Formats: sequence, structure tokens, C-alpha cells
Amino acid sequence: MRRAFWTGLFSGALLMAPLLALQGLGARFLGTSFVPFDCFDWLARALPGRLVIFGIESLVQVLTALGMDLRVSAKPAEQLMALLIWPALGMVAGAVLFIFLRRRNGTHPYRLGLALAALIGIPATWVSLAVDRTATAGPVISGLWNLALFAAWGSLLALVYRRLVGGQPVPIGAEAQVAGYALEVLDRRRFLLRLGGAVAVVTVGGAVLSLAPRRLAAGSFATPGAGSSLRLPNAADPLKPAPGTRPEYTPVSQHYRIDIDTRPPRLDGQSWRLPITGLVEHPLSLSLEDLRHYPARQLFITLACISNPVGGPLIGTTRWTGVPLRRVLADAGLQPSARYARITSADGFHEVIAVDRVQSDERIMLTYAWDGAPLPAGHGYPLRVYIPDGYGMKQPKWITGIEIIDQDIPGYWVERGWDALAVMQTTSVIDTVAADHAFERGGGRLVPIGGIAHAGDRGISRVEVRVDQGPWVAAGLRSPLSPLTWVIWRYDWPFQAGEHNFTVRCVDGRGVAQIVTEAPSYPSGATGLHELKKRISG
Ligand SMILES: Nc1nc2c(c(=O)[nH]1)N[C@H]1C(S)=C(S)[C@@H](COP(=O)(O)O)O[C@H]1N2
Ligand SMILES: [Mo]
Repeated sequence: MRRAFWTGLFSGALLMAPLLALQGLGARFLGTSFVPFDCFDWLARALPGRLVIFGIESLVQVLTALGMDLRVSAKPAEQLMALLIWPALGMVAGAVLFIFLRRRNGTHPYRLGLALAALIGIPATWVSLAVDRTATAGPVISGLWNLALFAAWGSLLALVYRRLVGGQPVPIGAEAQVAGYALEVLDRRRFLLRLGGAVAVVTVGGAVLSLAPRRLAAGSFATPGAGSSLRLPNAADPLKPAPGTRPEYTPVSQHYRIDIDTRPPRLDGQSWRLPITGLVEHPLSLSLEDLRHYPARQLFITLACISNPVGGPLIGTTRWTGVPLRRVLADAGLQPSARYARITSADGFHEVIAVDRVQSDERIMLTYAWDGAPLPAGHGYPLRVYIPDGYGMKQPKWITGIEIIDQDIPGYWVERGWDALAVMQTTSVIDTVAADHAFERGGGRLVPIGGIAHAGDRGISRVEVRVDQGPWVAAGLRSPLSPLTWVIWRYDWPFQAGEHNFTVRCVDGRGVAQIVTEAPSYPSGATGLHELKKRISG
């Protein structure tokens, strides 16, 4: 019984590896739906919001504890979780199947293996077909391919049972029994070797091939931006960032990315249209070309995620190009009862913004370019919206429609308990204490300390730094790229060797001080002061 249990456990999990690899291979070369990611995305929607947030926060904590860069590691980690669910499920399924078979003396292993595969495979394939947005093959091909793979998994499991647990009829007579046993062991070994080899080859081969880079469709999202050659508006500012301060203008490739799915939806910019419907005089259906015909507006913008911990990496600055939403709405003509614009996305994300606010704020902008190039696929191609002063959770990417309605409806994350306004918290961060760049001035040695401060569209009027329990000292401020971006600050500290605690705080442009009380990001964005401990040698 114990052998049945352990063999079932291991083989159930192990055989999931080639199954996943072949599913990946199908997704890559046949364009079939990818069951593990689809099921994960479905779970993220179906499970209670609180549980999902707990999952995300735990993941962030684990990655941070491991010293990983969240901007690049969060999505792969999520995808890894989506994959690892399957060996875990395979373990349970394998153990249950083998114990069950053992109890029934191994009758009908194939029938039961297939039944188990159906129990898992049919709902999983069904979910995959229902939520998938990346498959290019039809549902029949996707469905058959994935079901066939699950069936193969179930049959192989049955085969393993027969060869490793079920046992051959034992010859009669003591000597013959020993010989028979030795033969049986040999036979098992050979089977194990062959099976292990096949599993390894299929898994590694499938994984390598399915991860091979894909050539992007011409003219879509891979165009390089203008960032490197762009002359920034504050280039002449005499205050230079302390060495080690993050780049003031974030390269798009390093801009953080947060979205609800394991993979961004891929939209075709040629056939894409923006329908503007509901309480309008003339419903519109705009192409990307139509939007580019409006006078373009460019804004330097700092975007942050409400899940960003104090001092965290989920914040970035680039140049957004688009058309003010109110210009477009004016062409649609609002009916007198129009109150809210409901923006929907290809991934099922949605948010609502008050029409009054749109009318009074030119900066609310349908955005089609970042850093002078079409939005990258992961950042919302072909269209996203910008809404000043709010966290990213209020600002849909991959927009597929705008409907004008007469009542407020909670958006995707608001439905899940996050702050309905999600106004960006005022925050300040120490990026660097550049002990290696100490320099002489006025007879003393100074160590440059620097970082960023940000307060939505409210600006920053003051940043102060404290070393240990000393006084708060004002830092110098660099003029920002725009009133909507972070501000770079710098303080040249009269150097003292030893271990020190550095703390920063700031005041927004309206004179309101940063909140000192520590709060987690859920539900309204993290608050508290950023601190850094550093040993400075003499
Ligand atoms: N359609 C859609 N839009 C979305 C999201 C999403 O999951 N789907 N995530 C939001 C969140 S929570 C944030 S922080 C920003 C992140 O934008 P970025 O990934 O381009 O940095 O997009 C917002 N817009
Ligand atoms: Mo976010």
C-alpha cells in the first residue's frame, strides 16, 4: 500500500512535466490555448478578491526576501506558480488513483486512469477555451489537443501502475520465486530508466522549443522608443542626481508591469476599433489612425501601482502621447443624462470615470504611445487611458470600448475592496547613499544622498533627510520633467564613519506633509517613511 501511495504520488507529479511541455509546444506552434495559464487567470477571477490579494502580497514578500527585482520577477513568478499547480494536482491524483487501484487488486487500470484524466482534463480544457485570449487555433483544435494530452497522461499513469505496482504473477517454488523477483526488479529498473528518459527528453525539448523567441508581426509593438535621443526638459537644471539615483526617465523596457492575467492580451492594431457608445448623440467607432488625427498631446508622467510598498519598484516615468478624452467625447456629443464613462479592456478589466472630471481636465488622455513609440504589448497596445493623480488600478490598458452611462459602477479592483478613488499617496524614497562618491567642499567631506519624491499631480515642495536621530535637513530639489512626475532630490551629507540610519520625508506642492503612519498597500496605497541603514567606512 505504501509503495502504491508513493509511486502514485511521484509519477502523478512527474508525468505532468511532459504534459505541460507539450501544451506549451501546442500553444507555440499550433496556436492552441495554454491550459495552465488560462486556469490560473480564471482562478484569479473566481477566487474571493481578498484571497487573491493575499496571494499577490505573499508573492511580493517572498520575491523581495529573495532579493529579486519585482519589476522583472513578478510576472515570471506568477507564471511559475501557474505551472506548479499542475504537478501538485498530479501528485494528489496519482496517489489517489494508485491506492484505489491497489485496493481493487489492479483491475482496469487504463479505464480508471482515463476516467481520472477526464475528471481533471475536461473542466480544465473547458475553462481554457472559455477564458483564452491568446490562442490562434480554433476551439475544436485547442480542445482536442489538450484533451488528448490529458488522456495520454492518464494512460501513462495506468501503465506505470501496471509495471511498477501491479506486479507480475509470482512463480511458484522458493528458488524460482527468488529468481523471479530478481527478474522483476531488473524489469522495473529498465522500465523506470526508459520512462525517465522519455519524460526528460519530452519535457526539456518541449520547453526549449516552446520558449524559442517568436518573430513579432510587422509594424506592431517592438519599435524602439526615442528615450535615448530625447532631450529632457530639465536638462539644464544645475542639481545633478546623486550617483546611484534611479534614472529620471525610465527606459520603457524597465518600466514595471502589473496586470491581472499571466500574459498580456494581444490586439491587432489594424482591425482594432474604439466604439464610443451609450448616452451619446453620435456613436463612434474610431481606428488608431482616427485617434492619431486629433492634435497629439505629450505629457511626462509618473505611474505607480497601489500595491507598491514604500520604497518599492512598482513606479516609473515615461512620456505619454495621446488625445484628450474630452476632445473625443465632444465629437460623440454627450446626451444631457451622461454622467460616467465606463472604459472596458480586452482582458475583462474595467473602470469608470466621471464625465465632469473628463470635461474639466485636458490631461485625461487616451494614450497610444509611450516614449514616442506605439505602446508595447504589455503596456496596453493599442490604447490605454491616463488619469492624473490616481494609481494605475484606475487606468485601463488594452481599451476595447467606452460606454457613456448615467450611474457609477465600481471598477475591477474597487469591486475587490480597493480604494474607490485610489489617489496616489505622497511618498519619498532614498535610492542611494553614495559613500564611494564622497567629495571635498569647504574643508569638509560630503557624501551625496539622493532619491525620488512623488505626490500624484500635486507636486513636491520640500524633501527632508534625517541621519540617525539628528535634525531634519532640507534636501535640494531638481526641477521635475513635468508637474506629473516624481522629483529627484539630493542632500550632500557631512560625512561621518560608522553605521547610520537614513530617513526621508516630504511635503507635497499644496503644503500637505507625507503620511508618517505606516499602512500596507491594501486598500489605499502604502504610507510611512522610507529608511535605509548603511555602514560608511572611514
Ligand atoms: N486592462 C488592464 N488595465 C490595467 C491593468 C490590468 O490588469 N488590465 N492593471 C492596472 C494596474 S493595477 C496598474 S498599476 C497599471 C500598470 O500599468 P503598466 O503595466 O503599464 O505599468 O495598469 C492598470 N491597467
Ligand atoms: Mo496596480
